[in-house]
Amino acid sequence: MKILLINPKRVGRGQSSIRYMNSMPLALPTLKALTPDDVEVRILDENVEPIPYDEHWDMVGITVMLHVSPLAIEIGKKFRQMGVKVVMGGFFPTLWYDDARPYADTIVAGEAEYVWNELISDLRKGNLKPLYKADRLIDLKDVPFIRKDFFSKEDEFYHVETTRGCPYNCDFCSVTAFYGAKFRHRPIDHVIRQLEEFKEKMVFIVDDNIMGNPKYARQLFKEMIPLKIIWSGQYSLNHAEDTELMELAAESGCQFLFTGIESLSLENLQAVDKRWAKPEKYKEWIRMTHSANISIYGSFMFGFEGDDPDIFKRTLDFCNENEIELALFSALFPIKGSNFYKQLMAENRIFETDATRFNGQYSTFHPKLMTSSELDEKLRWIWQEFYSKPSIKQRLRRFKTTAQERRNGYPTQEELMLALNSAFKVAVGDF
Ligand code: B12
Ligand code: SF4
Repeated sequence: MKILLINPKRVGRGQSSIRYMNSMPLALPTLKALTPDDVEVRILDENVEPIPYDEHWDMVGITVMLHVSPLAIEIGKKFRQMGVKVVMGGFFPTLWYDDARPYADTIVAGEAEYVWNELISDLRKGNLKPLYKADRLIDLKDVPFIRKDFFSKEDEFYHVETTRGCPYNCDFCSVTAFYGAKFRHRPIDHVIRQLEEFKEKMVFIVDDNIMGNPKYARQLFKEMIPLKIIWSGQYSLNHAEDTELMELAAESGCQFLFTGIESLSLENLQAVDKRWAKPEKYKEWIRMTHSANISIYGSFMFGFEGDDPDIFKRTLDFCNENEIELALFSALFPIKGSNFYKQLMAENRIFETDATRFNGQYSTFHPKLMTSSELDEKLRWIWQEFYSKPSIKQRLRRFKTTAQERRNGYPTQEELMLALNSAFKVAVGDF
């Protein structure tokens, strides 16, 4: 039996040329690792190679985020016309089930670990059910081990997960709805075994907040130190106050942390339920992260109810002054079912219907204090200004005063930050 697992290509403005931003999603290697050995599985990333429609496949599986859903639907239609069974999984078919259902033979809603083998066995019998949904969230000891050759050669980072779930349920984010509000942890010895396999490249820990449970993170980092790898991950900025934890992260090889700063305004953050964030502390938390010799990859969103056109300049100045090494800028977009979505619908303010534009790079609704085209233009402006030569020079200047050592043959943090800034600089040209 032959199965093809597809990551649909990301289209539209920005970042398409940055492999790091379009890397192989961990879902596909995970599915391959769960599949019985007698089934042939090919993983295909459409960002890297075309889809082989002319080969024989017994089933095609597609991983679908909202913004790739129109492309996933087209891929599904083509295969189904040829009589190939199509299964969709991931955030879109789970949270927008009714929109996805007509375009797949079957859908895996939520986590796949406890239902994938049943699905394969039903496929063998020619008896696929329309929906597979586990009756409980998985115990992370059941996350399978992944061989490094399951990733594509083009990938600069191997992906690993150590926790799932998030208690915060911010209004613009799908994570709590999908993974639940409780942090679940993978046994540390499993994570270490997985990292041993991935040693030769950099590792990206995909957890939404690697420090969400400081006790677990502390132990994990201690056990990672002997591996001498380098890694990056995601954290919430307030953990910077835990200096011991930050130092352990750095000692275990952490080079940079992605963090949702989102907005410099407390009112904006409270309005989308990001209640724990404290903008008045941002500068101090950034400084403390840098003191541990960890770089910051900040994520900022625009189009909040309190955002006027000046917010872009204020945010750029903030990034330059605080030497934020990397940033992701997005237009806020409403998530179906969220309070913000309900409010915008009631006020008739959502104008975009093309789902590919719900990826943070386009305005999709009429903001309160600027026009939607102003939001689009200023978003492009901040990307280009942030990744301009003078800004890069200013933001990376701390490396001129901190000695950087090569760890185990990996690039230094300065080299890594320069390389990623250069890749973004090229990419923002096509905004
Ligand atoms: C790591 C990550 C990234 C990384 C790597 C992306 C990549 N290609 O892997 C980076 C930083 C590059 C990134 C970028 C973006 N991301 Co992102 N990312 C994540 C994150 C934190 C983890 C994903 C992950 O690896 N999880 C672990 C794997 C194992 O879990 P999984 O994918 O859910 O898969 C399981 C199930 O869903 C299911 N499953 C999934 N697919 C399939 C397919 C089949 C056939 C089956 C049977 C089952 C199945 O089985 C798996 C095992 O249980 C998630 C949040 C989260 N916690 O999931 C956001 C998330 C997926 N990202 C999101 C977004 C919006 C983006 C960006 C658009 C951000 C931006 N503004 O540019 C870009 C788009 C990138 C792209 N290529 O299109 C949103 C998607 C929202 C939505 N409703 O669709 C999420 C959910 C975060 C959020 N804030 O809501 N992202
Ligand atoms: S934005 Fe971050 S803190 Fe908020 S729900 Fe999503 S993962 Fe949790």
